[in-house]
Amino acid sequence: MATEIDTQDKPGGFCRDCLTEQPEGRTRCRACGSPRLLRHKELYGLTLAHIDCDAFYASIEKRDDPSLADKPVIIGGGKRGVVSTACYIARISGVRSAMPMFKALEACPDAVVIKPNMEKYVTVGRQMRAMMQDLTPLVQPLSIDEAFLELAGTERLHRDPPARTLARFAKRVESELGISISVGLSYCKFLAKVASDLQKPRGFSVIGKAEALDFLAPRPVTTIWGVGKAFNASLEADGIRTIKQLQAMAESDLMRRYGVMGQRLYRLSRGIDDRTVHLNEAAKSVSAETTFFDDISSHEQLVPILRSLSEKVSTRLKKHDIAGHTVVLKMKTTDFKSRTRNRRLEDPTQLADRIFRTGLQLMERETDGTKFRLLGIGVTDLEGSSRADPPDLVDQQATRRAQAEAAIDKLRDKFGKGAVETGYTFGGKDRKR
Ligand code: TTP
Ligand code: MG
Ligand code: MG
Repeated sequence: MATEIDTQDKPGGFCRDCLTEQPEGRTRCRACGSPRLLRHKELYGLTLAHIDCDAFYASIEKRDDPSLADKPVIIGGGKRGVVSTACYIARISGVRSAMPMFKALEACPDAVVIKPNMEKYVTVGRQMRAMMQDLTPLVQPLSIDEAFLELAGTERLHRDPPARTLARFAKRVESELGISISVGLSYCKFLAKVASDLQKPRGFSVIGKAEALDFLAPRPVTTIWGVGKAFNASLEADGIRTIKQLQAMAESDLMRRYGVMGQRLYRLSRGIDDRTVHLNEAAKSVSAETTFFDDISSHEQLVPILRSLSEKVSTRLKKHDIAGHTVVLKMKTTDFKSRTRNRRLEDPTQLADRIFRTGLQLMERETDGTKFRLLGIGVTDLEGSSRADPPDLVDQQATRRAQAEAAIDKLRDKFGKGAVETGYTFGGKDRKR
């Protein structure tokens, strides 16, 4: 209670470079002169953080080759010919993730282009995660370079409130890993994530409870988690552009118009988000499997089953806004031997079509006359859906199929699951239990 009143009355503040506490009114640190002061009324009461590395792949390459320090660097040019990321110097010229490489080089002709070295980035991601776990056991990774952390209850361990612990962490990552991070600190996941993006690179932003409504009001609806291009377009068609407009609408109205998403719009637009930070351990993979009445050895009979299982997996991924990087096929023979086959994809996916086609390739090698009693398909290496299924510049067919799938999803949302059967599943249902 006492601390609450304290934090309301006296804004907490310290220097992010040397961590010295700062009296009000100063613009530079009284100890080291740094202008990087952090001050906020709720600074010492907030415990939920989102941490995201700055220009992650590019920062690692710059770390490993100091001659790149002042040059525009683009990581990309893999198979699909798009930018994975660009350093902040290249971003000044307009280079962005997912941009076709040729466009990026038009915008920034003197950029140094480096092919991604995933193994290296995964290693750094793991090192950072281990360091996060020194702060709190409650670390929930969202992707290779970011995670949510719940720091409530860690003050005794660190002898400091979460804000200071996080600032110390940012310094530690810089000195030990040689890359920089941005921190968002708030009372809920949604705003912590928004905050970490506000001041990149080397940012540290705080969004408190008291300011949440005003902070959100002028922002576009796309700020809200789950409002992607398609949904934004339908909101725009209804004349809704800013969160302020959502704040003025009744929950019942939003739900009537947009279903479950309407409820999310209602809550998040008001800064209401009760999702807690949890360990991802429980959901390491998403899969679906089926045991047959009669053993099956024919590839043709297995295909429609694989398709409908892939659709199940995809539906669950889409529902939870997650995607998997590796497809796993599981088959059990009649003598109860298990066969599992994996393939890591270039990008995480949540599409039934990609899961199915990858599973199909894996399955082809197994259907050699062996009789099977079980078939399963799933994905692992889960992450948030933000990077899933980028348009494929080489395989235009795949992009078209992805668009078709989005259209089918829409129809199913509207008319129910059975409304659309794909050519693969049609007529394949009665073979399964
Ligand atoms: P992000 O955190 O989205 O981007 P970033 O770390 O490069 O830059 P920022 O400072 O804005 O956070 O993604 C982390 C890494 O994931 C990024 O370095 C490269 C990879 N990535 C892709 O390969 N393709 C993509 O489209 C995106 C967005 C990221
Ligand atoms: Mg990042
Ligand atoms: Mg990220």
